[in-house]
Order: sequence, then C-alpha cells, then structure tokens
Amino acid sequence: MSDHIHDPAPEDATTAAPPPEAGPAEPTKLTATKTRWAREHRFLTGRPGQPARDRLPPGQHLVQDWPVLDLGEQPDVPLAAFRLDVTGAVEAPASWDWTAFMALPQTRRVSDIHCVTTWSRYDNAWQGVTTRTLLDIVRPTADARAVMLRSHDGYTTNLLLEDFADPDALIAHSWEGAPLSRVHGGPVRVVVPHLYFWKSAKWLRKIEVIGADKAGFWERRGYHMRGEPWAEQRYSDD
Ligand SMILES: Nc1nc2c(c(=O)[nH]1)N[C@H]1C(S)=C(S)[C@@H](COP(=O)(O)O)O[C@H]1N2
Ligand SMILES: [Mo]
Repeated sequence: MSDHIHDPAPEDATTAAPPPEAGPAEPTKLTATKTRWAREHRFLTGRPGQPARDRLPPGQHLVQDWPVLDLGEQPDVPLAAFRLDVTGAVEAPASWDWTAFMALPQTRRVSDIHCVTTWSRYDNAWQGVTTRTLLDIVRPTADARAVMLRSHDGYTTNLLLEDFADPDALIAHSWEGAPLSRVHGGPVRVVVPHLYFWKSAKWLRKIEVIGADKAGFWERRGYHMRGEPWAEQRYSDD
C-alpha cells in the first residue's frame, strides 16, 4: 500500500519537501552509519587506480549477487502513473509518460557497478534511453553546468553535466532482458557506470539541469561531489 507515492500529479513530494536536497527527514540507521564512514574516511586505500590494467578499482571487491541499497523506502510507481520530467536550464523542458518514454530511441549497454560501500559487480546488461538522447531533446542552455536527479523516495544526487552526458550513461528500464525490479529502482533508474553507484538514482522522477553544481543527499553527508572510483573519490576532503 503506497497510495501517497503514486499520486498522478506531476509535482510530488520530491519538489514539495523543504529543502529538496535534504531528502527523507529522519536518518535511518544505515544513513547514520554511512555518514559516519564518510567522517572516518572508511575504506580508503590511497592507491591510485589504473583502469587500463585493473578492472577492479582500488578498495573494491567483486560480488556475484546484486545487493539492494536505499534509504529504506522502495516506492511503487505504476507504469500508468509514470512521468519523467527534465526542467531547469534547458531550451525545451520535456515530460514523458511511459508510452512516450518507451518510444524514444532505445540503447543497450553492458557495464560494471562500483558501490562506495566497496562491492563491485561486473557485466550488467542494461536497456534504456541514453542521457545524451534526452539532453539532445531538451538542449541545455549555455550556462548549464550540472544536473540534480530527483527520485520518488525523496533521494537526490548531483552530477556535472559532462558526467551525466557520458556515452555509457543510461536511463535504464531493463536489466538482463527483464524489466528493472522495484527494489533496484524500476520503472526507471539512472546508470552512470564510470562513477560510484550512489550517483545512479533509482525510481527517477525528475532531472533538473542547473547552472552550478550543488550537493545532493549523500554529498551533503560527507560523500564526494563527483565520486570517481578509480581516483577513490569516496568522501569530500573536509
Ligand atoms: N532513489 C534512490 N536512488 C538510489 C539510492 C537511494 O537510496 N534512493 N541509493 C543509491 C546507492 S547508495 C546505491 S549503492 C545504489 C544501489 O542500487 P541497487 O540497490 O540497485 O544496488 O542506488 C543509489 N540510488
Ligand atoms: Mo551506495
């Protein structure tokens, strides 16, 4: 039962909450733990990664299963209520319902996942719409620098526009040939494989293009603004 989540109104809790970047009000136990890890700089090896030689970034270990990580709320977003908006510093703001989103050019990508909590998972086969396809439609203005991703659970995360526009970045609706499960962020999630996985927002609701980079949920809690695994950008430096 989650009637409060699939309100068909385009403006949802992620835009109503003051301030939006704060995300869900009460930190869960996991939020508190991960915030402490940032403070203690947990898991840092200080070894520079060499992507050309190593497939596993420094401080990571390989897993075969696929862990589920979120803030404790897994929104149910029925396809009939699905909406994805791109707003902000763009020439042509856009909004797609499920049919319109699935009618966009579709792409397959295989990529590795690197989570800041140190697990990595190889060879994930995704299907979806490239972020470049969406950006070509909305046309960011000359002063656009970053995006804030906003999700149905109140989660937010920020990326520089060039990271979001990486050729491997997708708005994914399928994994290994089947619709993305709810626990992993279905109907659609972001996949930006060259950054730690917290940048890959699940249950995506809105992409806000912004003129200056600003911190999202984990970035406000000590995590790095960019999050590049090969440089071990786990935490902010101060
Ligand atoms: N909406 C939303 N997206 C999110 C999160 C979240 O809590 N809410 N957690 C992030 C984190 S910290 C990780 S590691 C990945 C986990 O994705 P998975 O559960 O599919 O492995 O989702 C990211 N995207
Ligand atoms: Mo994470």
